Parts: sequence; C-alpha cells; structure tokens
Amino acid sequence: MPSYKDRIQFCKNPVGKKLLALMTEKETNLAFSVDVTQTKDLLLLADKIGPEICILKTHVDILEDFSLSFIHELEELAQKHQFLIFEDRKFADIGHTVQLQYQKGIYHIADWAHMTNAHSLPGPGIVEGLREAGLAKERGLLLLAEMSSKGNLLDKNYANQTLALAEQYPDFVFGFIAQHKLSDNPAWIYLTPGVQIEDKGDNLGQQYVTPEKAIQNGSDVIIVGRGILKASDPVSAAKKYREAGWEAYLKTL
Ligand code: 5BU
Repeated sequence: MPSYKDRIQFCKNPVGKKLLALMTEKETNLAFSVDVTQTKDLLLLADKIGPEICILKTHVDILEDFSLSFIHELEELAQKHQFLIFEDRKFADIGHTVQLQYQKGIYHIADWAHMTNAHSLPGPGIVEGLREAGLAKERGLLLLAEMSSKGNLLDKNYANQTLALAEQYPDFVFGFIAQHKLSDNPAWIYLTPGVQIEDKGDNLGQQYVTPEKAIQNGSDVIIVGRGILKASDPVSAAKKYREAGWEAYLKTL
C-alpha cells in the first residue's frame, strides 16, 4: 500500500488532502468519537485527547447546551492540537432538504465541520445538495458504504453502488465510512467506526473489530468512542489506540 503521504496527490478534495498530510505529520490515524451530552465535557476531552488524534468526531444533536461560543472554543482546540472536525450527521434526505440541514437550523454544520457524512440511499441529489453548499467553504463529504451494526441492510451491492456514486464527485466526496476497503483507487480514504481493543459489542447491536483488524481490512482511520470515553484513563487509552492504529498502518506499507 502507498503511504498516506504518497496518496495526497491522488485526492481531489482539500479536506482529504489535509487529512492525509496531517496524519503523516502527526503520525496518527486515530479519530475520537466524543459522544457526550455536555459541551464542557466535550471541550475538556477535546483538549486532553486532541494531541493524539487526526479527527474529532461529533454528534452535535446530542448536546444539551449547544451554543455558537462552544463552536468557537472547539475551533480553537482544533487549531491548537491540529485535528479536523467531523460532524457525524448521516444526512439521508433529498438534496434540497439536506442543503438546508447542512447550512441552516441551529447548528450551521457547514460553517464549522471540516467534514460530514451522508447515506447514499437517496441517490445523486443528496451529494449535489451538500456539494453546492460545501465546496465554496472547502468542506469534504464521506459516504456511508458499510455500517458496523448488527443486521444492517448495507450489503455488498449497496457498497459498490455507493462507490460508483462517489466516483461522480471526487472534488467533494473524499472517502467512505466502511468496514473494508472498496477499491484500489488510492484517492479514497476509509474511516472505520465500531473499533475497540476488546471486540465485544454492546447490547444495542454495535459490533467491534480491533484496530489491527480494521487496518488490515484496508481502513485508513480508526474511529473509537467508548473504548476511550469509558476507560478509567481516557488519555492513556487514546495513546494505546493511537499506537495500535499506527503500528498496524506501518505494517501495510
Ligand atoms: P463507539 O462508542 O466506539 O461504539 O462509538 C462509535 C461511533 O461511531 C458512534 O458515534 C456511532 O454513531 C458511530 N458509528 C458507528 O458506530 N457505526 C457505524 O456504522 C457508523 C457510525 Br456509520
């Protein structure tokens, strides 16, 4: 496999390029999914875990005290620790509606999230709606090709059709949320959720693979939430995941 650095030239989206460069410089392929409901907890964790990660993944709609000043503080931390912000919004509507959801409402996601994601289910319109709003702000999009949850309906054919959809918009779509690599095109970046060192799952259908397994399956970025959040020492857990992810990557070179 070519290195993250060698793949920058193939990537046509600025966020994808930036991510590969940042991973190379910082030597981390760890994304932290900071699924907490209070902004002060989120900011505290972002400050502590920030040095270990390439991406901080948010679900802003679970925050009970969202505010614009919170976003400003988050942006400052992203600058301070050099990570990208990924709002895991999973858009799933027609182009016109997702464009409004991306730019308007309370969250104004397009204004601060370097990247977000969308289901491919609605077809090209969803990508076009987000792309129209996101390109001018130099944002990037990930398409959901596979999910980690038990019994999900995203089969092989769905993943392949998602890949074909992405291929139409390489200036905006720079990769996938997936459990496996879908193509040999070095431009695509794969982010994998459902990663934990103890690959046990939860009681609501989540299924886990280990960091090594995710990277062996062709993923580039491991996304870890509770493996870090619920650890007695989240910072040392993050360092452990960072090391496991990076070691596994070096073995693929
Ligand atoms: P966990 O605590 O590491 O299980 O959290 C996983 C996160 O990744 C959580 O925010 C989910 O919403 C997200 N996720 C996922 O778990 N599986 C998927 O297939 C997708 C997203 Br897409």
